[in-house]
Amino acid sequence: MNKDSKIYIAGHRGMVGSAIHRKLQKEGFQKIITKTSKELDLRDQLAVADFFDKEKPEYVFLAAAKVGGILANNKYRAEFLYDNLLIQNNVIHQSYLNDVTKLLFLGSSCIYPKLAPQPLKEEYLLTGKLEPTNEPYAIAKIAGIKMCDAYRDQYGCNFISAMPTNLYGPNDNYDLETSHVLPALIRKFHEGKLSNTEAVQLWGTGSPKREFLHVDDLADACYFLMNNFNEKGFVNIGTGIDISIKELAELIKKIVGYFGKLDWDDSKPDGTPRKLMNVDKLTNLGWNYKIEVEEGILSVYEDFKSKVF
Ligand code: GFB
Repeated sequence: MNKDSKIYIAGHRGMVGSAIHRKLQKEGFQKIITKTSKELDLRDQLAVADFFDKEKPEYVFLAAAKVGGILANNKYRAEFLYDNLLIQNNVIHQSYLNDVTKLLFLGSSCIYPKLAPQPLKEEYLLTGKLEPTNEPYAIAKIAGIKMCDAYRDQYGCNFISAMPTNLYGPNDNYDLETSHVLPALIRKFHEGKLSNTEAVQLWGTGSPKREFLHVDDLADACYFLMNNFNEKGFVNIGTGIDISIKELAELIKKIVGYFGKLDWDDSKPDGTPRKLMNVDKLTNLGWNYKIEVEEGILSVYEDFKSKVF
């Protein structure tokens, strides 16, 4: 990419897309194209075709997706499959038709089988059954990887894929029904502190383990891969370190300064027991994360308080 390359960030208002936007602006890129979902509905084939025909982007970061935490994935199963397939099909196909030089497709660590060996190596894809709560989302993301590969095989397109671990950062979703665990816990402990409640209710048993990557690190890795990776398949993006949900809860409780109890609601699902990324492929390419989870949560909590709801 050159500083005057035309770059389209699909999903620039989301947590991931906005982080990629900040990174490209910081690097001095001048021709970044963005469209809100009101201006361009990426599920609309004709609208996407018209947009690509007019704008002719040279590079595409495909960060637009319907995303959510464990309950949202399970409740809106049809939307997670339908919306994500439409968005990625339209953007990838139009990128091919309009001679995009390179496209980066973003997925998620939930593409791996529920009981795959840990840490998760890229080669474990499609070696077992998926976690049921997020199967529709995972199927859509697997289709996206395979679509990039197929367009590379059949048409010679330089379309690559990256699979980030669980992410957090500015512009996250703090809606308690649809969010991921980290923003949900920040909000729950913050509100518990303000109203001096005796206990904060958390979901599941607290025993599952998760890996957390700050979205600014993810954006940095995406930029790195756009410049350095040109192969089939995909690359895991993570830290290679995980903690239990219980440990995460204790850490956020301490950062927020909440002194009450934790009340685990085990009628809510735990999801995958563990999904720790093997990040050897990425580190061998020359990239490493920078933001430690405690430091990241501290900065996110400051951001949350500055926007309080
Ligand atoms: O982050 P999360 O919603 O999604 O939940 P996944 C992670 C773990 O935290 C689960 C527990 O074991 C939850 O039961 N948890 C505890 C909570 N308290 C809460 C709470 O208040 N809110 C939430 N949301 N969780 C998603 C997938 O899985 O991860 C997506 O469904 C995607 O497809 C995403 O891959 C990255 O990590 O389980």
